[in-house]
Amino acid sequence: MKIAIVCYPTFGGSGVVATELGIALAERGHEVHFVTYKQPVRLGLLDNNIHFHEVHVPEYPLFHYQPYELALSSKLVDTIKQYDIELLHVHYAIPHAYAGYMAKKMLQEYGIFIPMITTLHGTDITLVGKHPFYKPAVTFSINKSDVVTSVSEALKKSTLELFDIEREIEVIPNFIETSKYSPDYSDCQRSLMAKENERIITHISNFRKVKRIPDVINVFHRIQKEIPAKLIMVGEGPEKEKAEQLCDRLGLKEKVLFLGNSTEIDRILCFSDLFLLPSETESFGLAALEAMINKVAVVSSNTGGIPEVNVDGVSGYLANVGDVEDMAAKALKILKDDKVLEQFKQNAYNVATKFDIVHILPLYEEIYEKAYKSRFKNTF
Ligand code: GMT
Repeated sequence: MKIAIVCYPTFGGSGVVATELGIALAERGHEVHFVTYKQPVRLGLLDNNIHFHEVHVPEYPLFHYQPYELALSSKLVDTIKQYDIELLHVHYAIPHAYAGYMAKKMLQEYGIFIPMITTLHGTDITLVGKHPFYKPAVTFSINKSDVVTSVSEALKKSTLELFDIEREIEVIPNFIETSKYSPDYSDCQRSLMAKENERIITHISNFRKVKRIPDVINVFHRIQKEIPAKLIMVGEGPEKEKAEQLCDRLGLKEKVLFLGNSTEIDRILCFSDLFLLPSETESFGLAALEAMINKVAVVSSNTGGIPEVNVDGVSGYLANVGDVEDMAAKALKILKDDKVLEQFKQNAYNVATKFDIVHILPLYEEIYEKAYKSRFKNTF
């Protein structure tokens, strides 16, 4: 099938999921066209089945805000016509579903009927989309999609609670390509990061407020009082500077490493023992899943879709949002004993394999087929 994928090309979870999905579809023989404003971060070399079309938004002084949606929908129309694309899959409702719908309507003028799949990722619903300024447009775009998918049961529930949704929402969880990870890989160069007796705790995110970065540091502060440990903070974002200041204030400077954005996430996770994800809300928690497949136990908040990924008492522990005492106590329960830690690490890996792409990709292919077959019916 010829598929156009629209996503954010950044380090964020939705961009990662869309890119990995596109790569996997291309490997299965589909022709995939990414349409976005920059080549997606995880998209390596383009090949015969993977194409990238850049959306340019010309700067024009008359516009206070440059109209990205307009440029995107025009680029979609051109690309879909030029490459005879059969299906459009947009990741993140704002503004992608909105622009996708406009493209769909414009294409109908040329007698082209293209089905649109919208995948909801979380912040497009729980944080940004529900804002009164966006809500009517988000509701409209979801209702006008041919198929709507959500990355967790929790996100589906929130979407139905927050919006007036007339369409069925199908849950297709995020995934991981298990075959890329060898459970026996041991050449992690752990010694570059910590001493033999130190546990390595990791956090990876875009350092937005919703990630509750101070909680990560406060949990670590409690852990390192009890056992030798290092904290590795990976990512960039608005809360990073304050986090560095908090570490200074707590006297943790020597024990916390801020690495910035990294394309070597797996190498970092490879030598990590525990992953901290204390988010305020999280529709899925892809970062936790990536940690788990690298045999890293997880201590997280029990919010949104996280409990669907991090199984309490098995792959790690859950705690209430903001309860840093409980998170630290649970982290120590895992970290204090070698045997317990080994068991949690193994369990984390086992749970993560349930999200193997081999189980998830056919679900997307199935809905693609269905949507394509009924493309003439849905001319709304
Ligand atoms: O977490 C972020 O800030 C990035 C955000 C995004 O939109 O890319 O991630 C969302 O989508 C990911 C992929 O489906 C999920 O794993 C994240 O849980 C979700 N983030 C939130 O719900 C806060």
